[in-house]
Amino acid sequence: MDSTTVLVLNGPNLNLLGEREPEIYGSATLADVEDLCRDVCSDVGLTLDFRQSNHEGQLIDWVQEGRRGIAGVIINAAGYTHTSVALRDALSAVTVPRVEVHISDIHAREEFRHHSYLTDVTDHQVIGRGVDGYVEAVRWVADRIRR
Ligand code: CA2
Repeated sequence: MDSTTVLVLNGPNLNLLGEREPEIYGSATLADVEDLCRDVCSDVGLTLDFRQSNHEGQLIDWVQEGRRGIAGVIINAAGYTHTSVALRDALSAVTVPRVEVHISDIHAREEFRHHSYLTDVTDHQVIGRGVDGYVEAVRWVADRIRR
């Protein structure tokens, strides 16, 4: 990873995107999301590093890996959004622009999804825009580093 890298992290169960609940998440797969992100990265001159894990510790290790020297970290922490103080602590040590993404509008869903541990340790949030939210997040990082 270097100063052109955008690290996009995806949390638990997002590997199953497109397999069920299309009414909530749409029909795109995570591979489709990666392709979308790669296209926008090439548009804006950034390099994509796109990862998914079902394991909290793995996501924390990756956040730490990206904490300095890259263009930005974009994270859809999925279920860990609503539970993980540890992931929050990892993000609070990141010195590059951080974006929280959610495909669905977490505020319009069950009460337990309304609270995010990550919102106040990220610099920007893109919530409820479907998978296009990832594209928006990459563009936000690109704009941010060009200022
Ligand atoms: O809306 C989002 O992006 C979420 O981060 C998705 C998480 C959910 O726990 C958050 O509250 C909101 C769920 C990710 C798993 O998504 C699946 C999609 C289709 C099939 C299986 C899992």
